[in-house]
Amino acid sequence: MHINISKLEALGWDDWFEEQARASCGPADGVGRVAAVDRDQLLLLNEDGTFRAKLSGKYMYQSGSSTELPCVGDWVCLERSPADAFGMVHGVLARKTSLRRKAAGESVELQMIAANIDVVIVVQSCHYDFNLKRLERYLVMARDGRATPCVLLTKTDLVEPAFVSALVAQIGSAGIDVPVMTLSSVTQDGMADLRRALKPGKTYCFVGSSGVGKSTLINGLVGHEVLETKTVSGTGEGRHTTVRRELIVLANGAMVIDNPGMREFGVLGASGGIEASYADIAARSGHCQFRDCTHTNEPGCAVLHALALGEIDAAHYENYLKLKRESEYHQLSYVEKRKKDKDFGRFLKSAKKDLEED
Ligand SMILES: Nc1nc2c(ncn2[C@@H]2O[C@H](COP(=O)(O)OP(=O)(O)OP(=O)(O)O)[C@@H](O)[C@H]2O)c(=O)[nH]1
Ligand SMILES: [Mg+2]
Ligand SMILES: [Zn+2]
Repeated sequence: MHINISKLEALGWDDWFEEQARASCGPADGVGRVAAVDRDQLLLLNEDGTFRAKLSGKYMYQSGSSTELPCVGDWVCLERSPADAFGMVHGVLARKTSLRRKAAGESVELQMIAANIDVVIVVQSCHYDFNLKRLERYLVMARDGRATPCVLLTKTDLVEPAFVSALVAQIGSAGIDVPVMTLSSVTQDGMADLRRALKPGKTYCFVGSSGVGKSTLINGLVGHEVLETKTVSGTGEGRHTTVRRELIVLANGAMVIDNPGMREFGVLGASGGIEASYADIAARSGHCQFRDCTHTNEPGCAVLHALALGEIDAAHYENYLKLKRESEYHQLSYVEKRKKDKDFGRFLKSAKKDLEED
């Protein structure tokens, strides 16, 4: 399949990026959008089609942290003559939106999932995967990165229709204010609605646990197998089938990003995302007696008052406190670590200078 992209606009390019390019690209540089990252090699898309590129050594050397390196969805400045098979990437343009998480495991680092996405589609399966608390984590980070979140419940063929409706109702009554779609890749129920929701020139990032059917549904959107999915007879239970992030342009011009399943989705420094995700709580907090109210035990707390009246869902409130604590806790060690890294960098520089001066 070859999709003819005559203009960069079809890939999401606009005046805002044009301005970023003027500020950070060389006069002779072209631009491209990152479709995939394989170690130090990038797969790029632009009006010339698909091609490979490498990061210039200078750029790699200058990057302070891994979040500054190109990720799927990024726009990059590049140099490429018609004779070159490879492009050379000099820099990454500022990101309009992004999806990040706290890197899995002990380390307190941010990990880029994707950049310049319009909508984050959080995928959960109706069959043993549905979890409101996990859902809220994704929504917080999506909003923190200024992307619009929505929810997609998959594998509806494996449960009763009434069960699906109950899950959708549960999301609504938990105070989660996002659109919810449902889908079965087996019966194709909901496929037309999903297709309609994906607009040309916009980018959609599918995230969720392993095995919920992300790659299967993207294959369904494309119309044939472009992504590997878990085979029914496979013995690799719990194994992650998708191992890399990949941006795919659909025939209608919408762009979709497939992701490997994620076991953990930690929040870090996401106060903006938390405020946006818990709008019902944020709206009340303006009426608390104390400006720095933590909504836990203060007198005159409007949030606790609404909670007592049952106007705010109790589980929603508990998760709000939990995510806020987690985000602030991680933020503290993150700032601490960045400062240490910086101090160490300064130390190295001064040590080097001492040597040079000797
Ligand atoms: N019954 C049913 N099975 C489905 C549906 N969608 C996907 N599956 C099956 O679920 C399994 C996992 O699907 P994948 O598409 O590989 O899941 P994934 O979310 O991409 O998983 P990772 O790549 O590991 O993150 C496969 O065996 C699919 O055939 C569905 O709507 N109904
Ligand atoms: Mg997959
Ligand atoms: Zn309060």
